Amino acid sequence: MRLEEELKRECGKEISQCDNHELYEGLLALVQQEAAKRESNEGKKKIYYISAEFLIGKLLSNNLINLGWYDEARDVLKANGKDIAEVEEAEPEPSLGNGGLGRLAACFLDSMAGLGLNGAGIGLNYHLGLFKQEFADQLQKEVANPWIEKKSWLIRREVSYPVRFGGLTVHSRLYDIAVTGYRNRTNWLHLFDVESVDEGIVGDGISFDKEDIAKNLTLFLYPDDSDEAGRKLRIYQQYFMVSNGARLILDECVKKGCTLHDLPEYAVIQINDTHPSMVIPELIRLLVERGIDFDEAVEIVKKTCAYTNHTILAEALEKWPISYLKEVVPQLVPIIEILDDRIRRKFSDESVAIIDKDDLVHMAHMDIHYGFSVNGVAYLHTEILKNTELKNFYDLYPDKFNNKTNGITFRRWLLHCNHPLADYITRKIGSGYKQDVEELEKLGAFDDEASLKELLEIKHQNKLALKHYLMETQGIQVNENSIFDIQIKRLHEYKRQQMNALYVIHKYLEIKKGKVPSTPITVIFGAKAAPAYVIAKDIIHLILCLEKLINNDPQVSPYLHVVMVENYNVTKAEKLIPACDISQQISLASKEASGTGNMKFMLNGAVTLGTMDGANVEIAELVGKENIYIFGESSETVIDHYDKADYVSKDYYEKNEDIKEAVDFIISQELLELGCKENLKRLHDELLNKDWFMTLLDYESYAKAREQAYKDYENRMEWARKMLVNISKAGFFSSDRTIREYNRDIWKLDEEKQEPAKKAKTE
Ligand code: 26Q
Repeated sequence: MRLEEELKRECGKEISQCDNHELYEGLLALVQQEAAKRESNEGKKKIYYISAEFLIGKLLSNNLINLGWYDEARDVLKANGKDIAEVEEAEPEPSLGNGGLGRLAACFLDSMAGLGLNGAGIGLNYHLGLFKQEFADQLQKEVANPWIEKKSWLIRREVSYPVRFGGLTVHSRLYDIAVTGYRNRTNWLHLFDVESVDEGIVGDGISFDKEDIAKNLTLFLYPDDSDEAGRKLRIYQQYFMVSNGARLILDECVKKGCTLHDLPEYAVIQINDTHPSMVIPELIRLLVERGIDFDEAVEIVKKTCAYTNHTILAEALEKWPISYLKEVVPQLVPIIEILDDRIRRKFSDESVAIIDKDDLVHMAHMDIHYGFSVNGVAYLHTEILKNTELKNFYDLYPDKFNNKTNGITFRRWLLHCNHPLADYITRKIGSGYKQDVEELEKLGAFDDEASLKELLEIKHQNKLALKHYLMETQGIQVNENSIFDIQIKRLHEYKRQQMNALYVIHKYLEIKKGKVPSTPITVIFGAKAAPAYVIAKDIIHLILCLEKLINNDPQVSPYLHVVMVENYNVTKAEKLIPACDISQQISLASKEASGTGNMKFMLNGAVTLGTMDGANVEIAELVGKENIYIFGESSETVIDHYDKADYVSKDYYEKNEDIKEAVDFIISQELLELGCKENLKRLHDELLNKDWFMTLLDYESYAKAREQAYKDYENRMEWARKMLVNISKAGFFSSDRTIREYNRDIWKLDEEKQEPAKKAKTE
């Protein structure tokens, strides 16, 4: 076999003599060589996806799949007594993102390459990525998380720019990671680094000198969507990213014959949330520097930039004090002031200004005025942007607004993470679905008893695999015959892990009173809390205390088990999702822009328990109400409560005995013995007196829907039918579909498919 010979050559010895890490490095080198060969001739126009986060996860297996090498690699390793799964374990996970937004960017890169679009990602090469989470005394501890080894996916390039800030100039260095397209071209993820970065300045945990910009700029991924500290460092990072990105774009375009007057024919820039928004004034600045008249530069940028909004949480919308910008990026301030001035002359409405009366610069406002497209990430989200959150902008520019419902790459989230299910689908409907996901619908016909039993058996196997993984990694024992009920995502009050925890308390108390569930239940959580997000950490504390209490109670643990997975990340998601029965998507309606975990679970045959929020709305529409558990108030009702400020959590606490009992259990003797009084008391107070994300409002209908799901699980054939419908309807959530829509409506590039691909359907 060719691969066998090459791998031997690359490793310098017999495969059987190599350890897993050597084999990983050998395969890495072969993949890199092949990927470089598949770089296509550049087309004229190129899409640059700029994002502060690319949560790419481990790359080896996905690259092998995309190159069409996976089966051969697996067989070669096996023939030499090696297990590809163990070789995969040797790869460190690059955690270059916080959560959904970063993972979406990674799925988009995969789809762009797979569809043969001339595109690239532009971001930052964080040396330590998102912190590693460790548990001690039922609390989250943050630990530095290095991922760059001597041999890595990063390829050092001879591209470097000086980047000027208020007080200093730093020099950048470009590193590239190959993005292999499924049976198609290679694109590049461009990650900029500072030459002077110094990992030596990291102290205890993840502490470091926040002022030493030359040494710290690309050290860490900014971990917070909530905390105030380090905001200036974030501006340094953002400007560094966009200034390098903009120069790379201009240099590439000029090389291809662009005169800069015709830049929009060569480049389109997708701004992933407001983190890269400074690319607008920076591009204007660079164009002027290169001889373009200011007014024309503004017009060019307007035709080049498009903005994606990922959140309607007011606190996550970036507004920077102009004083910070004056200090960090003084060269942009006069430009932003002119941009603001032009808007103020045109529109008297203060709410659409860029610089507000408190001298805060609203990054999203700049994007909307000076970009040509604004999109939300799920149907409901875009409707809320148009009708509520950004209504005043929608009134000005109705044609700029469009929806692009998120998607996920099926290569990672099915072919890679769930081999048994992928093989099953191939056996039933052939492998055409790997290129054309709409073929998954054909699976719907296989609802005979034998096929459904096979599906249940696959789920069982995946649960066993997870059981072994949890035992090996965390020493946790779970029962593979229990219901796996899973909520994995960043910890945030609006995602309402606390509501899930309240139900766990309720179940515990019921079992203590003698009411035991027919099938045992394993409730699995995985979540990192931003280091400065106090209540989020209190919720983790509660869950860890419950885990200890419940799992050590011999009266309860045969029926109910709680597992908090440590250091939840992409790798862990790949193990958890295939094993899931019930997918918890329980955000307060209107708050979760889309969610993408919900799609991954659906594709892997879990049934959703969720609110009518984000893409859950579209999942519900696709699978029908018999195949999903929907509960809770609608987004309209929730928005109305906020408008009227009439939600009082205590009313719900006092009206409902179950709620009262569960909430008060947070400060019960049993829990206080295991946990910290300060944390538990604070959480109790929060739920009772504030509960900003209305946990208690939806608790009753949540508990009811969850009970119904458990009851329905008892009829395993009917449950398998729900699983089948979910899988067969998941094709819509392929990021290939999403990317075709971006391209059709926003980017307008030619697909360069080596194999025939389907074009986006016209609406
Ligand atoms: C902002 C200012 C200062 C510091 C940090 C930030 C910050 C960092 C990260 C703000 C937001 C984020 C991440 C947001 C995010 O992940 N949003 C998610 O995007 C997904 C992809 O569209 C959606 O599916 C999720 O619903 C949305 O929450």
